[in-house]
Amino acid sequence: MKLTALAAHTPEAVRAALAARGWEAQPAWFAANGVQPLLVLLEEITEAEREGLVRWGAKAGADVLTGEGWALIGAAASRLAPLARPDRLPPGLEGLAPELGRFLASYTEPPRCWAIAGRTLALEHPVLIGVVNVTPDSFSDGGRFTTVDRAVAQAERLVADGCELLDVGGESTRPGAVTVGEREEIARVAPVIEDLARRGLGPLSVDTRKAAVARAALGAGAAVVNDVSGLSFDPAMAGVLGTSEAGLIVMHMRGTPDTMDSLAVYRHVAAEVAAELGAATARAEAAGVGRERIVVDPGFGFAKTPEQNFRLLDELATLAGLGYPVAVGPSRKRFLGAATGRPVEDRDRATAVACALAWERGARLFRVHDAALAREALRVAAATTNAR
Ligand code: PMM
Repeated sequence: MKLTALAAHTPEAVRAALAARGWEAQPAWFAANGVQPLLVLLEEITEAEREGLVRWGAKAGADVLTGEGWALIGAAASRLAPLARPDRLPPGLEGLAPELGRFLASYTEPPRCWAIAGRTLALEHPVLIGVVNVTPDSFSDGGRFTTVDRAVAQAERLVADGCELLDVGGESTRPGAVTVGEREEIARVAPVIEDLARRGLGPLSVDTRKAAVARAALGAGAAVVNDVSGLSFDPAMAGVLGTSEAGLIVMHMRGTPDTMDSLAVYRHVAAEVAAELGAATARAEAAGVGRERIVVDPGFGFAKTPEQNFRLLDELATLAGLGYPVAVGPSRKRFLGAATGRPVEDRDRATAVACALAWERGARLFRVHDAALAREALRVAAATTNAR
């Protein structure tokens, strides 16, 4: 007998082990997904459901850890599958099926592309989103690209370095930043978006929390609205998105840039961020934004301490469980400085590492200031997990 401890942290590793021993590609892939260990946390369950789950777990060979009102279930995906089938469920557990079904469907078929204003961005490889800030006070490149010409030069470099979307922002959202009036914000971003669109530099995204700015930017040629408030700042934002075909990045934050630091209080940061993002995406869908147009973002640095940012990065796969593509924006942020001791202008290497770790945990889009370094790190990460 010869024993090998298999590295099974991705289905790919299992698929490769089966393929090496003669399995056909398709059955190997299904089996590899089936044996993959999954953990789901069910909260707000009744006492009867909790007891039902413990009995089911004992029979099905699943680990069930519980407390009052919650159960954490650990099992291979194939063992969890019956819990999503109302006809196969033990009596009393029927109420769990819809949510489990939704999660398992997105686990087996994660979104492969993102629909933005009549075109799609493929997500099989890392997608770089380049930051074009036209704010005089953004924390990392503040003041350097305030004119249209400078924004164009920056955009050209980002595209040359591999960016597939350019995110134009006219309002700094750094901690403590003051709000910019919507007319001033439109005056900053609309001419830049128009100019970049005319030059064929794009597709373009507008980084704004305001409905009027989003409307003006979409009119000027933007294909995506990146709302760092997750549709919570301006009640009219969901309506603007609902009546357009634009893509939407729903980012997580709490409060506003001047209050967010005091709201960084979580018991379980990944679960709470996922729940709050889930509520925001439900609002977007209710307003008419199709799910194929939505991307979620944990909002690194927004209402999170450095420790919470790192916990969230480690548990990023929790957000992928919502079933939307995941974008991340760790670029040059304070938490990377906390780990490396580097000042803001020297955090691009740390950013590249954070992007690679996020890819491994399911992120597909990466909002960065320096695309060249991030692209290199992500090429190594993607070659590792996609290798066939
Ligand atoms: N971070 C900033 C601004 N916009 N948008 C998304 N989707 N995700 C982010 O993490 C994010 C963002 C703050 O950084 P900046 O001032 O350097 O642009």
